[in-house]
Amino acid sequence: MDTITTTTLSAADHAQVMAEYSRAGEARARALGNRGPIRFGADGKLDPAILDAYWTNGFYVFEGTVDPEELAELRADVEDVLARAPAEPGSSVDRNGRPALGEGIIKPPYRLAKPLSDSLGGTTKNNGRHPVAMEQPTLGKDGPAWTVELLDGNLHLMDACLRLYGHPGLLAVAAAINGDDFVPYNEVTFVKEAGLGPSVAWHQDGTTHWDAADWDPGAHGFNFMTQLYPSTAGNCVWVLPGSHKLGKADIKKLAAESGSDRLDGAVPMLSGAGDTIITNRQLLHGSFANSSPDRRITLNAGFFPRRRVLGVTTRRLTGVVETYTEERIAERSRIIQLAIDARRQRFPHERAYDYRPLAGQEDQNRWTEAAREALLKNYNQRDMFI
Ligand SMILES: O=C(O)CCC(=O)C(=O)O
Repeated sequence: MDTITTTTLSAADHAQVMAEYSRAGEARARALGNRGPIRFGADGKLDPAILDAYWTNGFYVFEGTVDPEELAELRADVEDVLARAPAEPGSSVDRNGRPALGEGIIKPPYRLAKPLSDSLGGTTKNNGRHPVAMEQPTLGKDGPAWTVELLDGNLHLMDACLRLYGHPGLLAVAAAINGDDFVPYNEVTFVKEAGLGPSVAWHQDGTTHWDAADWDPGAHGFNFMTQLYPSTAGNCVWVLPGSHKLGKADIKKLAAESGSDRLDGAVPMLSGAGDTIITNRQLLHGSFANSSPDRRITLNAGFFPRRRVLGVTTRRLTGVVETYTEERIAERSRIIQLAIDARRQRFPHERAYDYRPLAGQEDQNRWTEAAREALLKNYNQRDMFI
């Protein structure tokens, strides 16, 4: 068998099937031993046991990175942006007839989708990296026509996200994984509303370095995924642990062997609200239609090793070909320093992170209203991708 058959399940039946699939997956996830708070040794370095667990499994759940006060600010900002989403794709007004958010923003901040749908699986979109279609449960007839599935450009849309981006513990983790001179990727929000959230078909994120002579398990960097609500088996991203070390996965074969999109051996990345999951971008991952009663909102912020970006020419998922120069990287990296300063102003008791590549340039990258306009607005035009 080289294909799988997708059936037409009701949302309730899908939730039932997922619950059965989840039992074993949850047990496997709990047994991996890859969760706990961010911990540093007496030498100031990230606990080697954390690094070990990350490199073994391809992900690690950092518990309690965001305290309740910051979590409330993040949730409020996301809520505000969601309330101002266009009522349907291409609309200039929100559900209440007010102008939708987007004035002066070049890259569309919202992506909408049909509830419980899969717009990528089994298509050639995104360089064909999602070869298998996911189950698309049918929605009850009273469901909405559209749901927001993604926000793009978190840092200029939401001040609380800018402050989170400057989190000293998370930035120290980025340095421990990618080196002190780590560089930014992008920042997006995955929105999986209860009973509506679309799936993201199984894929691996990197597209550039798979065949490189010096390829390694960290070649395409990682994503931080900060959870604003609990990340449950029914709504979360599932992964195949260890797959980041094995090169390109044959996703069609795995699905055929499993007999469905519910891959054998996969585990849910479970976490509480306020936790941050670090996920290797080469790890095979995907999320199912959210037929569960629980909402998931995930703030993604990705980072790369500099040597995997500098001077690299690559094709983005949009098909655009780009080369990442020293200037491009330096300009985009200023947002890290801006975020560190925004965080320092909001949480002055914390020890601010020292971002080595911009040491000595703190004064040129202070967080002010002028910097919002001059540096931050449309910063995501300079996002990089490998
Ligand atoms: O959050 C999700 O559902 C999907 C995330 C994902 O695929 C990614 O970050 O590459």
